[in-house]
Amino acid sequence: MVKKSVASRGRKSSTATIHDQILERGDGGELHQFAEDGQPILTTAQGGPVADDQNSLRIGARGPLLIDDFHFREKIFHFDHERIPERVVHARGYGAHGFFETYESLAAYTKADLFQRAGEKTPVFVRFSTVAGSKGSFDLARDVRGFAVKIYTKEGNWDLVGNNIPVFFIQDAIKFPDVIHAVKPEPDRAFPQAQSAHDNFWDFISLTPESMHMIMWVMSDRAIPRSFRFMEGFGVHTFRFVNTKDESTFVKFHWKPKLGLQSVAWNEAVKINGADPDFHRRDLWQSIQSGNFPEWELQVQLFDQDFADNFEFDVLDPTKIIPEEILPPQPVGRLVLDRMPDNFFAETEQVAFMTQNVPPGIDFSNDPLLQGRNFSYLDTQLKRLGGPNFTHLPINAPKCPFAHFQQDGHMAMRNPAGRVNYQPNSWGEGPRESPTNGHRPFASEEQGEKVRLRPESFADHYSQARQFYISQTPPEQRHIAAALTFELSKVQTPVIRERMVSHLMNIDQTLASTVAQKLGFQSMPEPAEAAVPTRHDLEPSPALSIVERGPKRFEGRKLGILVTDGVDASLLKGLTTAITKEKAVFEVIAPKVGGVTASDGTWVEAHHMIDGGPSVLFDAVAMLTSSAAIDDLAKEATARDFVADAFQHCKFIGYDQSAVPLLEKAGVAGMEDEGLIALPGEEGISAFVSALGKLRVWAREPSVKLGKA
Ligand code: HDE
Repeated sequence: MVKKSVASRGRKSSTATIHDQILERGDGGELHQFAEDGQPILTTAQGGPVADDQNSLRIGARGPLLIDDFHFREKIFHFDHERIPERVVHARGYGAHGFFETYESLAAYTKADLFQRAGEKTPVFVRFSTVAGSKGSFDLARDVRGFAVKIYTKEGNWDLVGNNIPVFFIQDAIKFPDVIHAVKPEPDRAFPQAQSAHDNFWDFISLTPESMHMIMWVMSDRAIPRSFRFMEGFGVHTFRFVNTKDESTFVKFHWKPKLGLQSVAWNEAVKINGADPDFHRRDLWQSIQSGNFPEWELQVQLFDQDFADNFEFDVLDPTKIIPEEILPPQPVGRLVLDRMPDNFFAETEQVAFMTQNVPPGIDFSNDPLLQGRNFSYLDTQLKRLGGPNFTHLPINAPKCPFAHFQQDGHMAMRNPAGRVNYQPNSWGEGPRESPTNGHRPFASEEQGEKVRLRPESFADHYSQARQFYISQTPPEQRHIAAALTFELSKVQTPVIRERMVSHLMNIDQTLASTVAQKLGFQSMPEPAEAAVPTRHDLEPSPALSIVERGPKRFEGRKLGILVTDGVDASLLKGLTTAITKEKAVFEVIAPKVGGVTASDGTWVEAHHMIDGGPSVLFDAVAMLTSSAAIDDLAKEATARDFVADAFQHCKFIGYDQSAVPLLEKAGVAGMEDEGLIALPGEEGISAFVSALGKLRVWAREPSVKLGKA
């Protein structure tokens, strides 16, 4: 019998369903598995054709169900087992495929194959995540973001499993379960979800001075990024490059977003979580699907043992950075994300990152956090993916040739034929180890007593926390104070609040007193005891500020345009053209679902109805309305919120004259500042669009008291 392919049966292969694929793989009988119209017949997982998928088997119309309904049994059985355990941390994540392109050969430093040839492209899969929340939590939690990169090199997978913050809460992996237990929902009440604003978290933190540097980052706007596309990534630990001469260079990895850094305001984050809990996912999905591929540059800080010995902090301490002004990172390649997974579960959920996956030429340092992680990630995959064969899943399998004698186990998909499954063997077959090509660890000399202790060189917990704080612009400093105030306001145990403020005293007195005042302290506590006094001589590092690292243009951002019937068609056209030219995008918001009729009678399609398109979803807004429609619009609370929120979130607001009554009703008229821009004609449009590159009018903030600190 001639087998016919599914496509040849009159259906487009691009729309092939999973059933098509299953049927295509089948070895026979396919002619029996299609209905007259060419649609595949529904089958059981065993391939048996199903006659009725609407009604389970029963005795009589109203009688009991029967256990010989094998189709029902199999269908429900499979459904019952659809979930795998979510990640114990980083449960909520979103991934995409892309490539890494090497700029120049790094052969002088590393023999890692992917860094040998300029222009070489290596496939990657990246998963971004929040840490504390469960899989179904919202995207804009105040939290660290995971930035995990799997690079499918020609010498095996390299997993650079980083975060968007370059330091960590703890110095030793043995404390990881404690910090995570503390931040997760409290075990008796099972709340709060995806939030650090509760007693257990701040209790642990206030008893753990080594976390103070990280706390400054987590209380900063870094923890509420506007998009995965606008955040940095960091390898955090010190790693090693090793070259063909077996020489080692220390390396710290940084991912720098091409479109600059950007975060949202806390008040905005809270509202985004209600308006669109999938805000970050949708953003990545939309930009990749529309061909605006996000891009990061990989930069490396390279240093030798001499630098490490002379640097003022221990390079093995993961609560410390090496400021970029002291050791400028060098660009070595770029990462581009250009394809969404076909199936979220198969790829994003099942991807298994492991810090211990490194190719020859990349090695570890003695950072105790990194070494603990190298131990942990294998266990977690076994638990989560249910067996040792998770590398058989396409997303985890290397894309280079591979050969080993590991065999059998649950769900083994790659089962070699033949007799040889060990070595050495006399059959002259099978893979052999290769001392020249294989991964050889850097032969560092190690000696000492077996001890449990924290090195003295890890003891300064406040100096870099202070350095981070003093490197921030005034609005960013205000946000840190506001975040600390908010978080500690949710702590019900006074002694925990006091303990935290006593740590802040070691970081910055003004910060400590601002927070203490808002928390209603009558007097300031003593500064926390410190093993090492805070250094006040560390220079500010502008590289630590998001505002300093912001974009120059509006490129990659989104303008929300609120329109009504009668909108000036040429003004709208002028604005949308200018925005598109800026490589930014726009969405139209209308009072009703569907759209509006413009002044020239043309129909303007709307992306959102005003209730579903609040201004928090946009980087800036414009109101293009008409005198005839504005009074009705101004009566709508959502329209007034649209304007008032945009204003209090310090966004740029463009408007035509007809929108003034709405500005008035929103309490914004008469508050003119550089961010409220009238849009008459082309001049107004171009002034507006070029101002948008600044993203926010931070000078407005003290007057709107965003965050109340
Ligand atoms: Fe992780 N971490 N981690 N972590 N981590 C996991 O592995 C762990 C740490 C990071 O998108 C788990 O597959 C320990 C630092 C990311 O799939 C688990 C310690 C950094 C992801 C685990 C750390 C990270 C994880 C949970 C203390 C930044 C998500 C599920 C020593 C450099 C990867 C999993 C993804 C995930 C353990 C600390 C980043 C349990 C023991 C520091 C981005 O293995």
